[in-house]
Amino acid sequence: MSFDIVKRYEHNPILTPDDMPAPCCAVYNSGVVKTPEGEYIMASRFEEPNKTQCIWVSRSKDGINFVPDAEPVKIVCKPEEEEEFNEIVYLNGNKGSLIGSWFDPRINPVGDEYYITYCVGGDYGCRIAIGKTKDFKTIEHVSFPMHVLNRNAVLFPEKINGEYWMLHRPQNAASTSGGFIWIASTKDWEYWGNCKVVAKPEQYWENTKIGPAAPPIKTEKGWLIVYHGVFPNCNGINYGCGVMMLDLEKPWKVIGRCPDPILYVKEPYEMIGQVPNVIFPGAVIPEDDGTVKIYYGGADYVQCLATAKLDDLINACIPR
Ligand code: BMA
Repeated sequence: MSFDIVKRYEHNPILTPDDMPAPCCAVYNSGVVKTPEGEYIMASRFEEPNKTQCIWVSRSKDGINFVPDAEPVKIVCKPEEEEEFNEIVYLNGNKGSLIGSWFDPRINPVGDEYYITYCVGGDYGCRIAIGKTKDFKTIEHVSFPMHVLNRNAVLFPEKINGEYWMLHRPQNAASTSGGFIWIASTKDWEYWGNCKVVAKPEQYWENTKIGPAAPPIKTEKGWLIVYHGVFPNCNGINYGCGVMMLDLEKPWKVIGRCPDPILYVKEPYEMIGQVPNVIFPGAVIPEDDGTVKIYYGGADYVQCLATAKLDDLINACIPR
């Protein structure tokens, strides 16, 4: 059943390197938000031909046709934070030369603010960064919430039990099979704790690792989350997209889960790109008509779109 509840947009991909106003070899793995005014804002992982990466925003009225901004997002921090920031995001020897990497941005509406979670990859390895934005032109650095070797952070849209919560994926879990979904909380955006394992791979298709994909959606049944799962191929990896339900009050508790992937590699734009066989979801946007738009990166190369009925995703999560 779960195999046909998601429909790909027939004119995928919706954003490609050719659409960008600057030399680009890949634009993908985007986070998306729909503002109260009805504008869709997409923050994408943008790669220059020389492999420098940045976050590039595009905007749309219909969630399908996106127009990129003229330039990438600027990430700024307070003068007293600059040394730490540069140390973490730039590669040694290239400090100040802008050869840093920031990638896989997620747009998280929390209360009436927009938080951007993304990965940075400097000398010490991959680390989560949190920033805040009002205009999606500038991101103000907030913090590096977790230790290194951590990625895929998404934030819950409201406080639960008086705290803010984040799903994330430590890179080296205590298992040869890699990554699990974890949760952490904070009272002040500065100090994070309460780290707990939320979910581990259970099925063959997600055997290598699983990681959070889009910020959780609040439903009557619980927090709906989509996640990516990875299967080891003999020539590499094969990504799929899964769905599970977390308890509204205890968001570290899985109360339902779909055993099958709701989206798995099928189309050429998911098989052929910089990294073949990758579906990397980054946003689920609920619409007034009961459908959701699911945004995902295809083959680490282009940006794609699919749709589903919210109820079908909810019902796909078999209660436990
Ligand atoms: C992950 C991240 C993603 C990427 C995926 C497949 O580790 O780097 O950005 O889409 O690998 O290459």
